[in-house]
Amino acid sequence: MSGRSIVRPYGDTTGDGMVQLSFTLPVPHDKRAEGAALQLAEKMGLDPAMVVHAKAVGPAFTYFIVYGRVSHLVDLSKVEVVERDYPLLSPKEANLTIRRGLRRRLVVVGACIGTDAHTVGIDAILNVKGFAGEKGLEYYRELKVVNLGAQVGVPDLVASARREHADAILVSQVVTQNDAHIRSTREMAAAFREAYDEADRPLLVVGGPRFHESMAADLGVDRVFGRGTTPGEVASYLVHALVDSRSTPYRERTA
Ligand code: B12
Repeated sequence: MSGRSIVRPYGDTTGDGMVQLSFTLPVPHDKRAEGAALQLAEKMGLDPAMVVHAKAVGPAFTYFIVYGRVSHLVDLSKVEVVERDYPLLSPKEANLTIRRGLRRRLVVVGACIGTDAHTVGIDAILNVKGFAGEKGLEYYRELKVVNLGAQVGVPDLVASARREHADAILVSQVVTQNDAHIRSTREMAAAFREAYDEADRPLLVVGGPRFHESMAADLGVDRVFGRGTTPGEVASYLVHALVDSRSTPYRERTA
């Protein structure tokens, strides 16, 4: 497989082009609804297409899973990704770099802003128990973590950042209905730019499952983290972005 630049989806046999997708249509579940699902799948380029699952969602909606063949090719040489541009540090390495570089604890203020009450994601990053086998930022001795919790208004977040002398703001946005995550993040970024001189502004970091790392400039933040982010990645980024670059990196000192 390695070295191959053009690939196709794999279902039953290599390269057969089979894919599966799910969607909901605003029609009651009956034969006509299944025909409508097939029509949509065919218009999307699935040929042949099969409805493999259909279930009523209340009286007026139907949820479908459709399985079918696409003829499209994927050119791996044209895939663009945002590569991690900082080294991954262990908690010990991060603590040591902060202590040597800042000579004080690095202050992180986290919150789930707007109407969003989904705190599991930000807690996964901040709480000591962590995520995916990694300890959260509270575990790091040289990080002071202030977790404001859910549904925090932007003015309150700015006030807390000032009170705590925050080095970094970590915001979570999970609900994406009507682009709430985009609007809230832009509002937050604008409020911090309004409240601070650019040189004093805390680092602005946003995360959530429907963000893509490439969205940072568009959202007005310094960094975006998507689904599956681990606390170690975030701690390593904070050290990279905030600790004085004149301090000797841990790896050089211990080499
Ligand atoms: C648990 C849950 C809830 C719980 C939340 C409890 C809590 N304290 O958080 C409760 C029951 C309260 C809830 C309520 C609602 N929910 Co809900 N909920 C979920 C569910 C099932 C799981 C979310 C979760 O915990 N994921 C696990 C965490 C670990 O993953 P994560 O959030 O992606 O976080 C990771 C990364 O994204 C990243 N990350 C996240 N934030 C940050 C921040 C920073 C700074 C960084 C660096 C990284 C980072 O790191 C994390 C670890 O890798 C999802 C569906 C799903 N399977 O995802 C729906 C879902 C998010 N909910 C949804 C909805 C609609 C609602 C309600 C509106 C339902 C209703 N009608 O009342 C309400 C809204 C409440 C509100 N005001 O926000 C929808 C959102 C749809 C959309 N497009 O916006 C989803 C997708 C379900 C669905 N398919 O419809 N929900």
